[in-house]
Amino acid sequence: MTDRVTRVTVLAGGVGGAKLAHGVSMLPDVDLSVVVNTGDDLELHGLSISPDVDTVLYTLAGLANAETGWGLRDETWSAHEMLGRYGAPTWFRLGDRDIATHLVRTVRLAAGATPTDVTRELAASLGVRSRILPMADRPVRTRVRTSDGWLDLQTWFVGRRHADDALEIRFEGVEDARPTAAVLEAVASADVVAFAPSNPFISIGTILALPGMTSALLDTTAPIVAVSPIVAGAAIKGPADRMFATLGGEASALGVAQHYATRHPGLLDGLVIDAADEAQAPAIERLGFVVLVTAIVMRDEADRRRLAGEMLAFARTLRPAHTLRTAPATQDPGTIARAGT
Ligand code: FO1
Repeated sequence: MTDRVTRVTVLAGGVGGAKLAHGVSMLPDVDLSVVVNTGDDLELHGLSISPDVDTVLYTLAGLANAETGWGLRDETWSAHEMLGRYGAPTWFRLGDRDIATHLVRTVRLAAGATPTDVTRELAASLGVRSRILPMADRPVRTRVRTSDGWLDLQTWFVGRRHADDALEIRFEGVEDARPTAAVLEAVASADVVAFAPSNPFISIGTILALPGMTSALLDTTAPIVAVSPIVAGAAIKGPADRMFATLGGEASALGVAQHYATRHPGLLDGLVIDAADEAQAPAIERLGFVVLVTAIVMRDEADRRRLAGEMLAFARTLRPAHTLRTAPATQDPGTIARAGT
């Protein structure tokens, strides 16, 4: 990377992904593309709803609800209350301003626009300069097998507060979907690729399940780094920790490294873990990853920007661009990089 703009492509799911993307968007001389999971999408009240895309959109627009991380701030719930009076479903709460997004998306899709087109239009309307890229323009629907059978993602995640053990995950329609041309371009032209601290099973994993996505990542000369979604054995948000227990692996920073090393071999060059997990760094290095140890819980916008900056600086020390990724990650793990030292 010369002193020109650094092109950063972030793979993201919901709230954690949006926060890291927001941090990157605040950095100077960075051109950001966010590849967003669409497996959580649903149809409700006849509306096409794309929760992870909207969470990234609202966060980058500075309009997100800070408490929940999803939906819009200063939201009102009149439509929601009226839906309840009619006996319509209210388990998935839609605020009045949020509904406007779903109405516009539904009308544009019905007119033949792609999710990529619609997202670009919504982002432009909200003054978002970064590229927000749905991972695919064909529908993919994540399903979770529980002791009560197969459930749609949102039914499990929101309807049942992800209380059921996830026994198996399926990405319905993924075999017929492909990364969009915009996603492939964002990966091929990236100076840095980052996996946000999103759920490795149902957010990052969904994106990586797209036919052609892994080979696109293996072909890019950009270093690929991931931020751990697990700190001190617990998910920063959501069910990722429990999913390791039921789907295989260990809910720890090392477990995240083992997950990527075994299920997505050769992709990651570096892993960013929290200071609380520093003791696991040598074992993670032995898997072939370079490790950055820093504070990775993003409590406010300053944290988001700091972590994003540290992650980019760390990525710049990895895998010179000319080394094609087809060779297994053989780089010398070297010492543990520590932010700020
Ligand atoms: N999450 C909840 O826990 N409860 C909700 O009622 C809810 C509504 C909702 C509406 C729009 C939207 O974009 C997201 C919403 N979410 C809600 C969050 C969403 O279920 C998750 O953030 C993602 O699917 C996880 O990646």
